[in-house]
Amino acid sequence: MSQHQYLPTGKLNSVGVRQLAPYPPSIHLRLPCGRFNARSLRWARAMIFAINEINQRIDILPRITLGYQIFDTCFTISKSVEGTLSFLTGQNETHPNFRCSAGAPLAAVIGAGGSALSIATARILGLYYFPQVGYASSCSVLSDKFQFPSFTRTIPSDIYQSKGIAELVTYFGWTWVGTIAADDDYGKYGIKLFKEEVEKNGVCISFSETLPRIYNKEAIDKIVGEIRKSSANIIIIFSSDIDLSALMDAIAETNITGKTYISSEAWTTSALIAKPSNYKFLWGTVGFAVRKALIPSFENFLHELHPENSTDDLVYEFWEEAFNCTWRTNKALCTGKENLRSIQNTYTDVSELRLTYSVYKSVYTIANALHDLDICVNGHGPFPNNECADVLNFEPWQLMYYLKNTKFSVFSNESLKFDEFGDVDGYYDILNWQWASNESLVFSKIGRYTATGSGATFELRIDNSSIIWNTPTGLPPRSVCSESCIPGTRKGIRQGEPVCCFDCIACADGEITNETDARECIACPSDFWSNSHKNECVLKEVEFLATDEALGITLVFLAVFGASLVIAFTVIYVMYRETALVKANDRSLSFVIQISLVCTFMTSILFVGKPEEWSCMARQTTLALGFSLCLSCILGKTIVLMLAKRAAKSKVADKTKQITMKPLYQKIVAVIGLTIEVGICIAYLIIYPPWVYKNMESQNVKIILECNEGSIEFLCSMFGFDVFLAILCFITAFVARKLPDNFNEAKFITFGMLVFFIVWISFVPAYLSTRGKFKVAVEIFAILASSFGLLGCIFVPKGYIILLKPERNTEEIVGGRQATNDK
Ligand code: TCR
Repeated sequence: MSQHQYLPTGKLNSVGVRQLAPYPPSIHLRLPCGRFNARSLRWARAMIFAINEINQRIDILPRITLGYQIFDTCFTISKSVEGTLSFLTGQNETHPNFRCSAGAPLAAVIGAGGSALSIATARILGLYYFPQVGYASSCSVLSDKFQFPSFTRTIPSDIYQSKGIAELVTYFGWTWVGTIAADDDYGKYGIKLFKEEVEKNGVCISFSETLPRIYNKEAIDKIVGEIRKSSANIIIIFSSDIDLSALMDAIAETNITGKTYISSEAWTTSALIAKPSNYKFLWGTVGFAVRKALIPSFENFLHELHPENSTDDLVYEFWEEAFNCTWRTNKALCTGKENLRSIQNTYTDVSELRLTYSVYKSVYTIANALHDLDICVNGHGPFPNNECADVLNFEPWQLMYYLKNTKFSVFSNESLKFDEFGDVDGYYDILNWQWASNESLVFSKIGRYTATGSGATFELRIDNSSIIWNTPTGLPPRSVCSESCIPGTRKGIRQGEPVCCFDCIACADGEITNETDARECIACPSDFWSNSHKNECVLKEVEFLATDEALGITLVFLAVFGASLVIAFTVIYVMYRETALVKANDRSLSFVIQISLVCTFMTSILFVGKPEEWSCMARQTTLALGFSLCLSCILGKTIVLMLAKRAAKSKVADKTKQITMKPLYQKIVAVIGLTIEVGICIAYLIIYPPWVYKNMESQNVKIILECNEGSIEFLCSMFGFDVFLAILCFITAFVARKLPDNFNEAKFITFGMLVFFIVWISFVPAYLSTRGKFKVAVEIFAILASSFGLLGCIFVPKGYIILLKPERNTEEIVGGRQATNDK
């Protein structure tokens, strides 16, 4: 049973002595109301206690005695409306015509209990602008002064509580929660506001259930099944204890464990829920509770309740309930000698006076408003013409004016005033249900939540160490749909599921995330690449053919070896410079060829090592120049050989007709060849030179430091000219290959040219199919191979004869019929 309380003022007699209200204090109870609710009786007693206290005080309303009338709403809207109407009429009739029939001015209404009831009554009372002070109706809609103009309350609006619970959920990082709401304004609006708040913070609701208003086993079982099925470990319940108890009983019968419940203010300290059979799954619950207070001598007042000094049936009913006896039958008869002090029950328990305190404050609010109205000095009043209201005969709106503006402090530590919506500031204790001993739980304060301005400014304070969690580890429970994604992975949505349920997808190569739960991977800057964990961008490795690695060293060694070999031949040539073989077919051209070969061997070294601006510019051009020098000299030689061949063929003995070529012309051929190539090179270097290029496209992990060749056209024409020379050499040498001399130079040159072609033709596909530093290595190989080829074909056979077969190195044998033009 719950109480619905009303407070009319008493009457002042002519000599200013207090006199009791015209109607005897009574508690109305017409229809049987279901189960007796001891908690509500305590609230009713708190109201009586506060009224008595005020009546005795001389500082508040000294000449006025307050009276009261209490109606039982039985937690039903119909009963509360009925009570309101009979109160307004002043009789037990339900015709609202109170101004005519009331004996004493009615001051205000305290209540009703639940929001649904207050909303119903506030609609009627609002019509008359009749002051109403709620002590438990916390639903946010009651702040709407358009709908409920005369409603104020001493319990904070649920706007604060919902926001507070949302903050709590966010604070502990729970992103996957279930909600259960009572099927009334309190539950529905509370959960609605909670969801709105929490969704802003990216929390998802696993399930959302509504408690049946009337007991319904299927509906309860469905909710239990939902709790069991869900992976959410945090369940927020917005309900009054009365509506919730059926569900808790059902859960107690199952073995659902591992869930932590977050309780709304209405059941946080309720003995109906916190009973031993529920302890095993409810310990660890965290809940909000309104401000608590110690009300001095209230306990004694509670104990004074006795059937003997009360005419009310309710007290008899309470007595039967409390002492488990009966007044009617002979069995276990109540004697009236039972002592309330000897028992511990919800009614006598004064350890958690929270709503009780709210009731107490409501009475004081009205008393203070009346007091302010009473002490108004005529001529300085707030009403038109600075008039005051008469405490014995005032209009509801006049008291409403004072009620809205009242400001006082209770127990000197809490000051109470209403904001423009008739609400007080949000203040909540956060309680944790902890085991005290094997059979009892205590509500231990672990923090608080304060808020003002609809939650615009708020503060959540939690002492983590004082919480005892209902988890095996004792650590705060986790409640997430998917575990968070570690750095290196990102959230991947699952089609058709809430955003909190996701898969973690590893970032692609070259992309990273460095925070948990990233939505997207970020690409590394161009010089960087992702590490193996994909959580950091690391500088890309720079790749080039270095001088200190095996391949580089080998190539350099080969180049140097080749060059020294050439120099060795030069030395031999110098030493044997007067022999026929050396002198044959222009000695100086041979030296130039040797120099050019040294040059090509050495350019390959330019390809090794970190590419620099200068080495990029130098490498291809020196190579092209080296080859062109070499090839144009060879051409000089082969042209002579070819002409000699022609001469031999024509069999013309006549010396004058013999087509010969002066050594000067040979050199001119060489010079022309070289000059053209130099021209191309200079144009190349001036117009569109190569540069150092960081190649990031061909390989992701590495930057390949390479030379960009600049103008491909120039490059091609540069080497194209070399190829042209080589082809000329080959053709001329080929024509002269059968020249019947002892040492068939033309044949060897033909071979040399073939080797040269083979090397460079095979170079092209090899070059195109390799990457990075090996590309350069392939080119060096080709250079070395072709140089060795030329060296091997042109100089080795000659060296062989010079050193090992000196008998063949004579004028006759070497010369044959060939023109030897050396001086
Ligand atoms: N506001 C609830 C009713 C309620 C209640 C309670 C009922 C509150 N606290 C404690 C029983 C016990 C808070 C409402 O409906 O607004």
